[in-house]
Amino acid sequence: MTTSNMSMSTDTPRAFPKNFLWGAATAAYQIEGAAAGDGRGPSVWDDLCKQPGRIWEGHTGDVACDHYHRWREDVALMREIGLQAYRFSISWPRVIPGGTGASNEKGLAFYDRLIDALLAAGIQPWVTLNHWDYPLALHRRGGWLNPESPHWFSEYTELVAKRHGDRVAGWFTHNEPQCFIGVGLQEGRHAPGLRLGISDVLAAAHHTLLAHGLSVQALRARARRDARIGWAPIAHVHVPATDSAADVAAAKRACFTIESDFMKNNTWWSDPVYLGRYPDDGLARFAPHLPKITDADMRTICQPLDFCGLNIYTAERLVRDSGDGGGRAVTVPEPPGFPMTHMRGTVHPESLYHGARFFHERYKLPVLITENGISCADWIALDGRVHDPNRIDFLARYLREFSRAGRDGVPVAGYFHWSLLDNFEWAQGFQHRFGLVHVDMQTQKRTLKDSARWYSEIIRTNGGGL
Ligand code: GCO
Repeated sequence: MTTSNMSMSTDTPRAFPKNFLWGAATAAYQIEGAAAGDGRGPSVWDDLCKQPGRIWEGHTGDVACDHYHRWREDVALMREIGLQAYRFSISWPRVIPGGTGASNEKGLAFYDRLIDALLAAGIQPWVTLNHWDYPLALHRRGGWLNPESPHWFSEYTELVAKRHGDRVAGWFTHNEPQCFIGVGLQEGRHAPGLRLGISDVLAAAHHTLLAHGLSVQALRARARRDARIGWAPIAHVHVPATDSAADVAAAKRACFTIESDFMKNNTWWSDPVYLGRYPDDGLARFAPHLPKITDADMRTICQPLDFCGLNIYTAERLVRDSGDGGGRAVTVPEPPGFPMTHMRGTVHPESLYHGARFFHERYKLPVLITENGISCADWIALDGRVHDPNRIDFLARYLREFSRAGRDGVPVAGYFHWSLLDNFEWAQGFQHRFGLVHVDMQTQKRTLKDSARWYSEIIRTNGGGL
C-alpha cells in the first residue's frame, strides 16, 4: 500500500490485554436456512426475498449455509480455528413464530444444542437478539411503529433469557438499528422495504430504543450475573487526514454531529443508550417531527451496559479541520486508486483506532469490536485451498490499529471478526464472501481459508503475531 493512511506504526509489540476476547460473528438469517423448518415463522426478510427484483439474482436465505442442520460441523470448525467466543443471533420468529405468544420448542431446543456444543468446545456463546429477521406477523401489526413493539421485544427477551441465560456469556440487544430502521423503513432497500417519512422513522427509532432498554432490564433479571450486556450499532467513524490535533478534533466532532443522512448518525442512537438523552443538535434538527418523548422513556432507554459495541469496516469520511477557527470538518477526497474491498468499501485501518478512542472518550466504556471484516473475491484454488491474502493483510492492519488504541489507553475488550462463514449478504445475496471459512453454496462444503489459519495463530499469540 502506498497511501499515507495505510502506513502503520511498526515499532512496538502489538499484543492485546490478557483477557482480550477473540471471536467471530454470524447472524441467523444469513447462515441458518431451514426458513420454514421445525415451526419457524416467517420474518420480514423471508417476505422481502419473495418480492421480485429486491435481492441480487433472486437469492434468498431459504437454505443459506444450512447451519440449522450443519451446526455440529460449524462448531468443530470454530474449535479448529481456536475461537474463544462466537457471536450468533437467535431468530425471533424461530422461537416465537407469531412474534408474541406461543413459543416453538423445536426452535428453542436448536439454540440449546448449539449453546451446549459451544460450551463443550470451550467457546463462549454470545447472542444477538435482533439481527434484522423481525417476525412478519409483528410487522403486519405495525412493527416498530406500534407502541406495543418494545413490549413484544421484552417478552421475546424474557423467553430466551429464561431458557438460555444460564449459559450465555454475552448479549447484544439490537444489531445496527441504523440499518434495520434507516435502510429498512426509510430508504427501503432492506426488509421490510418501506419508505416512511421522517416522523414515522423517528417514532420507530424511539420504540427501538425503548425496546433496547426493556430488553436489558429483562436480561439483568434473568441472565447469568456475570453476563456482559450491550448492543452492536454501526459506528460511522470520520477519520483525520493527518494526526494534527486540529484534524483529530474535527474528525471527532464530525463523529458526534447529527448528519443529514439519518442512517449515518451515531449520537441519535448512542447518546440515549449511554447518556440518557437525545443530542441537542438532533432535537433541534428533527423538532417538527419528533415523537412524544418522556423523561421516563429516557430512563428506560439508558440502562447500565458492560461495553461499547462497535461495528466498524471503513471510515465514513476522511476529514481535515476547516482552518477558519470554526473547527468544522472538511472532507478530503481519497486519491484515485485508494484501496477498496470487493464490496467497494475503502480500506481505512485507522478507523479502528480513532473509532475506539472517540467512542470510549464519549461513552466511557470498554470497547468491543462487534463486527469487522472484508468481502473478498474468494474461490477454491487449483491446489484445493482458498488463498485470501487481502483479508489477512486487511485484518493485520485493522488489528494493529485497535492494538494501538489499547496502548494509548482505550480499554479494548475484544474483537468479533465478520464473519465465520461466507453467507447471505442481505439485498446483495451471495455475491460477497466475508467468511474465514469458504462455503460452496451448491454443495455446502466448508473449506478453511488461509485467513482462518492466520487468525488461529493471532488468537493463540493474543495478537503477538501482528
Ligand atoms: C451489517 C450486518 C452484517 C453484514 C456485514 C457485512 O453490518 O450490515 O451486521 O449482517 O453482513 O456487516 O456487510
